[in-house]
Amino acid sequence: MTSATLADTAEALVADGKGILAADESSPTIKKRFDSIKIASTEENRRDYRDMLFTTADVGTYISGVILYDETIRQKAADGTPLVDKLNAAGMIPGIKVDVGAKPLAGHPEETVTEGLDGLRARLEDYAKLGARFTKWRGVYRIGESIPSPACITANAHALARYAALAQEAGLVPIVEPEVLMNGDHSIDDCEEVTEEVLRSVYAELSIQDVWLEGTLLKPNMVVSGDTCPEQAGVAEVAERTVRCLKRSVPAAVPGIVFLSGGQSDEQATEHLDAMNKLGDLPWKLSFSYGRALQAAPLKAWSGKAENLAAGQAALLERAKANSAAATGTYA
Ligand code: 5MM
Repeated sequence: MTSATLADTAEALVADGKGILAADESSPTIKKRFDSIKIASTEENRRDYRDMLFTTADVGTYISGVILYDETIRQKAADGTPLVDKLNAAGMIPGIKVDVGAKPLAGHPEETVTEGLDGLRARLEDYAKLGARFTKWRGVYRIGESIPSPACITANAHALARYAALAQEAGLVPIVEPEVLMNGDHSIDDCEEVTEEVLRSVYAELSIQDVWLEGTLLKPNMVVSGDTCPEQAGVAEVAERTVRCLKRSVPAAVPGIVFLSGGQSDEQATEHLDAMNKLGDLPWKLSFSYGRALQAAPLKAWSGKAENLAAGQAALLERAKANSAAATGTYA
């Protein structure tokens, strides 16, 4: 595996007008999603739901790659075809979430550190054999009274960098995801300040661990007001502050930044991305790696019923097209 392969994969994931579908919900998270449509989170329902998403006609025109969960990368559809083969047939690159979740950070009761480094080298080899070409690891940071602490910021940055180095060694592009949560009544000023500090720490650690930036992607939060903050910033302010923050902290060698949606509405996530791309003069591609903002509509339209398959797929295609336009700043 050469660095050219890593760069080719990273660039393909942020090809013009394309972004990523995050479908890597762990078992507890997919259960929550299925609870909202009142269906049981069985292995069969999870398989059929993901099969519905991945076989949407033309979705590969707008979606470059899909992040999978461990169960899904090993799963076969009801017709016996591995779901990974279905993704490849539709022109979408299979990826895999490789962290094992955010766990309590010792001595810091309100904070977490993401785990999964033990045995990661062997798991990465296994995932590469199963067809993955890129990976994802998410660190989580909460804004509150005196948090995130230096302990949380440095522990998560270190883990993200160790993960990224191991992924590149295995020939898999690491998507580095430091998520500053939007939950809380903090202002957009606080979000901008914390996001910049977090990103600076992540790039300092990536440099220490000799991660080759051209073969990586960043998956950050946007700079937004806390979800219960009485004063909510508008689209133009979110776009300007997010781009300013990223320009201050993300090296130009990074080929692409693919945002998470983080609890924004579908429409907000699209409008914010579009407004950023309309600003122009950016050193990296700006696109999406949305979970909820791509899946909320198809999940509801499908609602676990085979007869709603076409409605679910139409809903996914609509969101994928809108975000594809936003990724080139041409969303109307
Ligand atoms: C799809 O959600 C992912 C899985 O989360 P859990 O490990 O907690 O089940 C999540 O990592 C996701 O990839 C990102 O946070 C982006 O998703 P959103 O919904 O924020 O766009």
